Amino acid sequence: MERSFLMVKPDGVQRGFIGEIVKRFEQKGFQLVGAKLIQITKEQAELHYAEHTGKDFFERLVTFITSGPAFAMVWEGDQVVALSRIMIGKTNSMDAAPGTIRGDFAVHTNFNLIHGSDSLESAQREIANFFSEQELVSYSKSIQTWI
Ligand code: RTP
Ligand code: MG
Repeated sequence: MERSFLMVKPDGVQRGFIGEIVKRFEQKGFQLVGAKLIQITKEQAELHYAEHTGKDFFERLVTFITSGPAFAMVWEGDQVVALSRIMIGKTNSMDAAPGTIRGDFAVHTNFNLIHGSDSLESAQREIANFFSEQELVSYSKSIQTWI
């Protein structure tokens, strides 16, 4: 089953959006297999955003993502990588459609609330950067048992 690394960024944590964001992925039908509130280190941030090394916004991005707690998550489900990017919306807040997380709640590209892996390869690398195997839980939902 496909997995993606999703993270409520420091602005999203400070603005109180953890619950709203978790709710959206739960309601879509994806399954949470790992989650924790973390203080990202400079080393983790530089690895996470390695593809942007050297760009003019790189230092600002690392400073922002390490500026306060972030809520790191691993979600599992069919096509979760591509579908979660659609649910997140475009990077630039001006282009993010209403109904997406960024389209509904973000007004600035630098403070766009949430990160989502952009490919299966990125997801594997990003999950390994933030989670150990022991922190990820595989389980089957047996909804019938509980309702
Ligand atoms: P993310 O990795 O954070 O989920 O965002 P993304 O895939 O939508 O966008 P990406 O291209 O990976 O850029 C990472 C973050 O860098 C900031 N950014 N600033 N031209 C700029 O000033 C610029 N371009 C990107 C954004 O905050 C973006 O989320
Ligand atoms: Mg990206």
